[in-house]
Amino acid sequence: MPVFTVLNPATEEPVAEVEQTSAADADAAIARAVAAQAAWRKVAPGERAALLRAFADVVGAHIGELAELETVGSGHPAGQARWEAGNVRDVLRYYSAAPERLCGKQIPVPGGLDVTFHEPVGVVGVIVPWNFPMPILGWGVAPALAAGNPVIAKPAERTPLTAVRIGELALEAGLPEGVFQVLPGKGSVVGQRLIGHPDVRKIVFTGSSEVGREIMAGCARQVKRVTMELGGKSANIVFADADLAKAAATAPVAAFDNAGQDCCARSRILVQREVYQRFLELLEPAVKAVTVGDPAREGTEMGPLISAEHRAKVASYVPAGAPVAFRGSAPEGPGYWFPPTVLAPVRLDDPAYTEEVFGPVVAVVPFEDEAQAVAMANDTPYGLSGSVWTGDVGRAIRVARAVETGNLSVNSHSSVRYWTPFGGFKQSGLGRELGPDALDAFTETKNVFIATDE
Ligand code: TAP
Repeated sequence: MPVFTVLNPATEEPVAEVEQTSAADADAAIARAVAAQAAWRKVAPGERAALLRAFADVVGAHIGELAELETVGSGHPAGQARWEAGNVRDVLRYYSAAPERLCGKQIPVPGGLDVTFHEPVGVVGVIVPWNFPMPILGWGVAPALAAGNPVIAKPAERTPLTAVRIGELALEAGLPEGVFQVLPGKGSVVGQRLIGHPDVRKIVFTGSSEVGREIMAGCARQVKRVTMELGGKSANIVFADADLAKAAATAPVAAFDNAGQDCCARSRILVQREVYQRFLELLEPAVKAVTVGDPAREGTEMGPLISAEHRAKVASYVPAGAPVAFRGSAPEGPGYWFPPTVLAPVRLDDPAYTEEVFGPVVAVVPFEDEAQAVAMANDTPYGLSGSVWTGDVGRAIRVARAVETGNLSVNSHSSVRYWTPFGGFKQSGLGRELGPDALDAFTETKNVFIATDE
């Protein structure tokens, strides 16, 4: 059986060898999920809720261990990795409240009673990227299980360690065999099997827009349900009347969190021309203050990129002669390091401005007025996230409504909250995860009419 060697991105040293799931093994896992399905959907709502709470508790008892695995296997700073493991616990706990609340409707009709049921959709495949291996796994898995579906998760080939461990913890918590399985391996093998197998009824995919389009096309052959969470190129719009000091102080975390390997990265900063220079002056010390280094050390804010290949891709957006305004620091020696990098002024056709870099590179460009800011923010195939900084509440609301994006923060760079909906406009995705309505994506509405006529 082929194995994948997980490397520590901060040291380039091997961390673990993980057996790759073959297509035949994926088929066997799908058969186990199908076998588990009938019993899982019959588990009483209160019992299913209790099992999810037990799963959350077991994850909660292993936050430290999971975080350490993510730090060595994915290079995430220790504090961030603990937050990510805690997010899995919290999402499981949030959706553990769902089974008893999965209510249908009673609709008035003549001659009988009309009721709707939210039936489980069937076996769900969750395909996860390498940038946030734990949270993105939890966002798909928790509501799918709560709705009564067996789930098969495929972590990214490079970052399987925490997902595999969370799969073990599910069994420890008492989830029945076959209800939640984790299949490490390649997208081209395991991912494709989940997409092509008729017994998998729904795919939740998070990853690049390019692969997402291919997966949608594959799912279309069986009219398979899909939720797509794809790329982003979000704008951070700073108006002249904003609290400039706060906007500049917080811009680095919005662009460089997870070393910029974040679909929500505000990687384009649009600044009103009259405060453009002042904003750059305030941004420079904030960027230079970002602590880049050993992710295992407490207090580190930014770790390495995921791999040598990815670092080469990120570096290609900053070629010799690129308009680098200033940069933060990065360690020398082994590890896939790349310093926080600010490009300004940038041509509007520069790939660093138009494409998702997925690294710590941000472009700062000026705009004249509100209409131009909105037009520039929307001039992208993506629409996932963004921020607006202004002291004018009317403008904040106008711009927040006008920017074509699924998640927007005013005078903040709020991250994703598990109890509010999350997803993209345009080519950033299809459907919504998280929040109170997430179970809709994992159920089919069934309408039943019962005649009462004599
Ligand atoms: P991708 O290369 O698209 O891979 C994502 C997942 O899909 C991996 O598990 C991958 O497996 C699998 N995969 C790749 N090709 C496949 C195929 N042909 N069939 C089935 N599965 C396949 O993305 P990535 O580089 O890991 O992640 C970065 C991207 O994800 C960025 O564009 C980022 O914006 C996006 N992202 C979006 C969000 C949201 S919520 N919108 C959140 C995080 C990330 P392998 O391991 O074999 O590659």
